[in-house]
Amino acid sequence: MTRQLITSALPYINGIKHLGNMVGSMLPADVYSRYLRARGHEVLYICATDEHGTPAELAAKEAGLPVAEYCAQQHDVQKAIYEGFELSFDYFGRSSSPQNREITQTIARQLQASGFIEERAIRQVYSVEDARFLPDRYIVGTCPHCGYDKARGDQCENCTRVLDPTDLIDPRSAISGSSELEVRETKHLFLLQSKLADEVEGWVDEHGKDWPVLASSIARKWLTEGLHDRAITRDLEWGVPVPADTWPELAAEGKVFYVWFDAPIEYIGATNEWADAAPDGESRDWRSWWYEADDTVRYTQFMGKDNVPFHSVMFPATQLGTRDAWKKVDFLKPFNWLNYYGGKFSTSQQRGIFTDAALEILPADYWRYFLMANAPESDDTNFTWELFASSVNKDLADTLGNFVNRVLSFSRKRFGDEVPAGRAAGEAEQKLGTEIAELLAEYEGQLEALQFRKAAQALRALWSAGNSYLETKAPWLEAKTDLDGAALTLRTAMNLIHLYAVVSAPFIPASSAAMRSAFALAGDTRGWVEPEQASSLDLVPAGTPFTVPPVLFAKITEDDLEAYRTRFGGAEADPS
Ligand code: B3M
Ligand code: ZN
Repeated sequence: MTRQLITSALPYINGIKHLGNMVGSMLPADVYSRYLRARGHEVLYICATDEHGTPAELAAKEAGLPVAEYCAQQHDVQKAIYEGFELSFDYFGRSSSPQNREITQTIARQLQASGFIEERAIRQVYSVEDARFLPDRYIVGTCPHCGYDKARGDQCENCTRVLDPTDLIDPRSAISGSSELEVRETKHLFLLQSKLADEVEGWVDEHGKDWPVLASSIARKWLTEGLHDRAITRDLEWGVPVPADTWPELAAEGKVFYVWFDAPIEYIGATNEWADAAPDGESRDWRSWWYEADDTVRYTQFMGKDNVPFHSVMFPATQLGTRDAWKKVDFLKPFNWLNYYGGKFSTSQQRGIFTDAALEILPADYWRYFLMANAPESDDTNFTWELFASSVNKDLADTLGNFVNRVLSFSRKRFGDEVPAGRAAGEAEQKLGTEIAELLAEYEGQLEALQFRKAAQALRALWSAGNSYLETKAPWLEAKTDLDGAALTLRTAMNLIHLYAVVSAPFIPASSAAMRSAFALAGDTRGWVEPEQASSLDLVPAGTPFTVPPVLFAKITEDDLEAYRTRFGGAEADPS
């Protein structure tokens, strides 16, 4: 069986992510990882915080902390939230790790050796007082369009116009406020992507044919517009330093690699971190996942659509240019946007629901299920509290939670604390078994195809099938005249609960564990149930002791909704 390497786009360090980030990268990667592990695959799910670049430096400045300290702190904050969401990373690393520095420098040296890097002189703004070159964002001044006096050199926050630092009126340094600015010549490393364009195009033709259209069309668009050489170094303090052995002059000037150069390399860097973190007695071989691994590893990436160009074109170009056997992506799963009442979730405007706040109000499973069932796969989708409440109340509380509670409570009341025996399965159970096997096969197929909405639909259909069976057999009536029949119905329903516990785990791991632990079933370690096994609904035999778990999902009431709308804003929010 091929091994499965899975990565989700690295969340940027400057602040807590919102639900749109979660549904577009980490959460689907987690569902997929859990599913593959359950099916017996060897899985390595890697993620990390993306920590370099100007936004990190600026955020640290705002927080009044040295940037290294700021990043360490924010990494821990994000990591704790992802644990709260039950994301089952094999490793959650940091792009500022020594391991990433080493791999990034190695890859840059390889690109240099194979002739794809060139030093070029460019003209850039230099601050005499700060004694450094300033990135565009570090230059502030008055916007020529709207007169806003704190416009940044790359964009005016007030009127959103894209700017060039030379457009600004009264430009000054964002660091010192000094207006003693000069344009000076400075050297940077350029990655000669134009020389790799044909090769990358050939690679995309061959490897991108099975990707979702959203991904392949973005890749094509970039290739059609032409792959240009790009500067891969910056004048910043916080980043992977240019190695002195290869570029002594640039290293002496303190140049670092551009954040988008080292960020995707951190997928490899974090795998190194994982290997270095191996507990005593366990050996972890990072190379076997990333090096000469074409036939043994399947590599799947998850990301929002804005990140597709970097992953489908630029990172492959970097990897190809090394002329070395680095593992490249096999399947790229892109996501559209999740909107909040028709407008954008926005980190800078604090609009929408942030991952920390989400967990403050409800457990992870509510969010996991809702987000995946409404994942923006084929189009942007919309979050509203009304939709969220109806999905939680109908699917989770009624269809699944209520089924579990009703079956177990009623059985305990009539038959005590063990799964009742009753009569042998009859026609109704056979019919149910066939239906369950079909739905389960459908569910598996959708998960294999990474179609998460459809997978969630199939899962919901599995839950519904149990409800229909229960309504038809009505064991609470059966029990009055036919105890053996009622016992059969309840035993069958309990087998459904166990099946739900096993197969729902990728979506709702905590609730699945609670359902599963209701049964004191010896040696119950199976990862999955195959459709053929599922159809006989007899994995939990009569006589198995069980307990009734606390209510799995609480309904969201009108009062709750009111409180959420007030706290987070709702329909009245500006959808611009
Ligand atoms: N950090 C995503 C972003 O900030 C970016 C992804 C990197 S993946 C290598 O939009
Ligand atoms: Zn403006």
